[in-house]
Amino acid sequence: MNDQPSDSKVCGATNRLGLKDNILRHIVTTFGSDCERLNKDRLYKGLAYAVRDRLAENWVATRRLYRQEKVKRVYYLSLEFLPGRFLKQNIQATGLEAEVSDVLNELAFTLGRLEKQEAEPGLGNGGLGRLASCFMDSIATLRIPGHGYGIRYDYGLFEQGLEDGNQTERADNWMRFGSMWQFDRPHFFYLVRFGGRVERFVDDSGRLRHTWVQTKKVRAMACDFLVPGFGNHYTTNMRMWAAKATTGFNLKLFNSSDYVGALREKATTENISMVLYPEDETVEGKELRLKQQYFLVSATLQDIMRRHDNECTSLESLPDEVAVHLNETHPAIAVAELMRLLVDERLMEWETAWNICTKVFSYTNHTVLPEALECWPVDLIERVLPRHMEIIYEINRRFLEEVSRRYPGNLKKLERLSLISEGWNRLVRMAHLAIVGSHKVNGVAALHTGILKNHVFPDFYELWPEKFLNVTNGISPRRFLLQANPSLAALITEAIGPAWVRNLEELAKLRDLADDPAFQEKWQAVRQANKERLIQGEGCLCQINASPEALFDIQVKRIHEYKRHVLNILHAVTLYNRIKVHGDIPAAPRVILIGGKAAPGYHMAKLIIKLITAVARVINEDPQVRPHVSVHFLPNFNVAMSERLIRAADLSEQISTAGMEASGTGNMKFALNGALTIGTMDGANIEIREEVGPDNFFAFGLSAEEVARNRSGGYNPRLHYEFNDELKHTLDMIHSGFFSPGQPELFRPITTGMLDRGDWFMVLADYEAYVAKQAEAMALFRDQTARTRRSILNTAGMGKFSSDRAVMEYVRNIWKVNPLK
Ligand code: NBG
Repeated sequence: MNDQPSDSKVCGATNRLGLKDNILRHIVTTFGSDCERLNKDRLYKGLAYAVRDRLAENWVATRRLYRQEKVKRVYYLSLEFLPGRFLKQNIQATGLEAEVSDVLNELAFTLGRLEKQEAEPGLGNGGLGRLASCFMDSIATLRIPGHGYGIRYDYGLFEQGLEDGNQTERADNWMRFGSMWQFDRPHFFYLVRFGGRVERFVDDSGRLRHTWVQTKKVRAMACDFLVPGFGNHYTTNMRMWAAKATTGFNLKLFNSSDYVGALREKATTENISMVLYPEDETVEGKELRLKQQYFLVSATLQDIMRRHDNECTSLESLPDEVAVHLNETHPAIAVAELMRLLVDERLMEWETAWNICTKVFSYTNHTVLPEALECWPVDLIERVLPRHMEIIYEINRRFLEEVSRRYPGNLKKLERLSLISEGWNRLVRMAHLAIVGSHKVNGVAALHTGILKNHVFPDFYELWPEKFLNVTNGISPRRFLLQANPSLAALITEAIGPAWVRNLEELAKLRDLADDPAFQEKWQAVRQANKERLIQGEGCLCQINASPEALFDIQVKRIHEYKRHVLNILHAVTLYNRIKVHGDIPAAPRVILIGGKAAPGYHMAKLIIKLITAVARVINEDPQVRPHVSVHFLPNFNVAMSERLIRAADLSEQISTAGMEASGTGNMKFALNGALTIGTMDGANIEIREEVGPDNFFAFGLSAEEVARNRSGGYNPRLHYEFNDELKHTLDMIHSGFFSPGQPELFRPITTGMLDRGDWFMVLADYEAYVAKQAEAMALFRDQTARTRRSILNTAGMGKFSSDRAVMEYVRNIWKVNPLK
């Protein structure tokens, strides 16, 4: 076997055409533009296509390799992917940087300028989608035979704007100017069915058969986005399905002048892949959302079965050839769908089919928030997927029989484990379906997996302890250091060589340099330059009026109460009061940057954005305060913006209520780039602290256990308020309308939520410890040598948090696939 796919045989043509000619040819022949009148748009498109040509060759070669080797493959099913911009990543992976830079130089353009022409596909809400994309990068870099499957939404996560401090939402028409990286594959389409009813009959061999009839049909068309491995000629794909109507438009209605009616069918069916649901941790109980889930699952399983039928002889061998991973419960209906395919369509016995099913699937849980544990009304599933509901009942019947054999007479147990929650509104618990149907279930950080075992699914854990395991999340070192922070990456490579890009543990070698004054100086210079570039408004960020000498304190993530942006704001107001009331000037200026989107229907989250902007206005407009503290809300936070922020941060805010953030991955991105973390003992923060050393991490606040204990009784938030003057003052100002002149009641839902409605997120309980840690962070910041040393030690300690390590754990412990040689 060659070490590399034999790409010469695939399409030497493109490789033989020099990059420049290739670009210019695309500008003329693909886009019909004049290559003598170049502009950044034409050049971006020509360059993207020239790079894509090279990827396509590698992709074809990789597929040949799969067929030759007949390897087991893993399919990663996710309703969300957040790949970020492709251009730089694809250039880097294919090793074209130098060539691209020469060509662009010759044409008097820079990659930075062209890159901004690319709209990023916001096909995910946050961490879960970005994790899926980091995993795709690792799958390709580690040469794992695997593919991503998702939905090619026409509109991604909304574009966030601000109007008078209120979040505004605009449809994200990301494909407006085309989608350069996408291969439409109209010949790979499948029919996906909905609705209808189930017919039963006994066939000639005496077998009871079920057919699903009178259904509505939608076509799923494959759109492939290629994912190159880093420097290895290996290229895999994310296959994203787009909904297409089975009938174009109704000519009869059109001819009778009913132009809207003529298109109705097309509009309603294509709706399925129209928009990403802008919910992060809550579920919109919408029929369309269930349809999206089934749409992904049905098209994907048909594609998998087609490939299996082409390449393998027996259905029974499916678990040896195929692993299907469920990213959250969003694609969990796959368990019922595979059973339907095997039992109804392939006429397999139930037991045999079930045995296959439970060997094929595995499931990752990403959240413990009760509102995010998906439950679908039984009557909704009955209406949209009638046969699946019957199958779920049958899975449940057999499962509960097994449970009663194990726990005779224990009705409570049955009730707790059942796939259906009984009551006036009967619901299917999708997490239970995913657990019962999978051979492995994992959480995404050690603490989170412990909470799953002991608090969220304790009955399942007792039943099948061997099913549960932890795989702590990771991030792509290519995307979030090499690409996001080129100057730091270059410095690291100069110091320890380039191996860290593929083996992040190599970063540990930086420990020896942490005390080296010359290295510290270079490290510091790179960080300072990154801050300067951020202030200059690079990357279309808003202009931040601040000095690069300031401490850059950054919190960027979706806005959710448990992430506690409010705690950050209480701290900002405290600093403001210290200056205004006591003339207490901080040792160095501090710039507080906050960014993130609130789900459009999540009023409290939107009010939090309003509060941040209101506090920012007062602080930033006060000439006495502004030189020392400023607060900025950065609208429309996305992957591209995260790349610019993580390299400029001194302090990373990871301050969720302990026990509520499953893992966090932003925490990893910042620490990898040398920011110090101020964080609670939550999610992966705990493991980051272990790895970088407790001295290099500002930990504070209640532990998950303490939070749970407080919640079960005895927590009185008012005590914190009464006994802490600064806190009292701060809350009183917000409560009385100091930050909302003319609308004194505006922020009361926030303050009374803490003072009078139990402070579910324990903001007040953690305030004092947080403010004290912030002071420690500031004191350290003043000492440049000490802070640079700790910054280096943070980066040095982050080897564990590579998505390569995480993916290898999935490969070994869950998917059981072999990397290609
Ligand atoms: C999110 C968690 C994060 C975690 C990511 C990736 C969901 C449902 N969960 O803590 O909130 O880092 O998943 O695992 O989006």
